Amino acid sequence: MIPIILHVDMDSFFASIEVRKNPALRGLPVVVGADPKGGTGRGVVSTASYEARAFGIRSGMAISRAYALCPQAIFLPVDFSLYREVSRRIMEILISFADRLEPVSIDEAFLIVTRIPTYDDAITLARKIQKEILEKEQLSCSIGIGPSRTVAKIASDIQKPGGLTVVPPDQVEAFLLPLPVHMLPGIGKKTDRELAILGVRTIGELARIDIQILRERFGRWGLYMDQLAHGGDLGSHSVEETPRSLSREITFDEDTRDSDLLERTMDDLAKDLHESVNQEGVRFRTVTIKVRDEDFTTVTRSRTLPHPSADLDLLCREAGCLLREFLDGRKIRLLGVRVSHLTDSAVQESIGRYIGSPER
Ligand code: TTP
Ligand code: MG
Repeated sequence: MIPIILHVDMDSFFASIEVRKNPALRGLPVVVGADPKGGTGRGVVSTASYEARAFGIRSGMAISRAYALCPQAIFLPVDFSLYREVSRRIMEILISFADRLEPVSIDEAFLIVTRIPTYDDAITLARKIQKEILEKEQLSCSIGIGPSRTVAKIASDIQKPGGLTVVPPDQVEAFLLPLPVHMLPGIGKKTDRELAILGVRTIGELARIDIQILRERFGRWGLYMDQLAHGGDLGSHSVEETPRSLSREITFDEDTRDSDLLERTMDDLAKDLHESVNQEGVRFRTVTIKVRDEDFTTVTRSRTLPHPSADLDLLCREAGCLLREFLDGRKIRLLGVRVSHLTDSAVQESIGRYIGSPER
């Protein structure tokens, strides 16, 4: 029996948790991220409530730009430990509904269900999930249902917030082909631009282009895109669920050459990044630090390990060594740390952590 896949993604996750904490914020534009300091603050937007998005505010945008777009918005700092705790409780709710749970990030997961025979049953299940998350956590989510992870994930995104979008197997083509290519998981701005040069803007155009052209231009990634465009999945260990890298960075309020502060900050970033490494259930082989100085010169330094690792001490040590090699008294504006060459060998561990029992 072909499994039916549900993709659950929380709506404006961090912002919704903040609104739940302080209900007076309901209906207001809320931005979670750095302090905008009246428009002179640095750092980026983590997420924004849908009311704030109406002003054009988006994740990843400079906080100063968000302030310029909507100075009256409520700007709040990021409270990761709270969001992680809520995430854990939501994953526990989800697993009670699934044959198998595949957490993807802090606010999304795939549910693989083989017990239910029809898409109508899946719709009933999705409504139950939305109701239970709303009742137990007072938070809303959007759900996509389809025959593959790719389709389910795109479907969950298409009618946010509070959406439920169902794409049965016989409607996959009609659903996917008109959509812009950037809706496919993994296609970011760079690939989007390169595809546009080839005249490919929609998933339909991607599905029709000669696969040799994709292979020449993008290598293995081209072959993968071709499969995605045809609604395909590469299975639970596919590239789409293994991020290519994970990173954290921070912009200092004031440029600094204080080496203690720089080293402490790098250690904090590495610890925070390690939480994501655990959450994603991945191991890394390469650790890269990023340093931007007061002149905006950005330098990265990497070290590749002989074996994949998920070790916190190792990550902190490598990041610290790379930083110390770099420090030469110049003033620093931004520090970052990234892990890449990720493998998903720990996926099962991560599921185990969420559900407390082996995969069924
Ligand atoms: P998303 O699910 O991408 O965004 P969202 O839940 O805020 O909004 P949507 O309703 O569109 O799903 O990401 C989940 C959380 O991850 C988000 O609340 C904040 C965090 N995040 C960042 O910190 N930086 C980012 O650039 C993105 C995209 C998300
Ligand atoms: Mg979300």
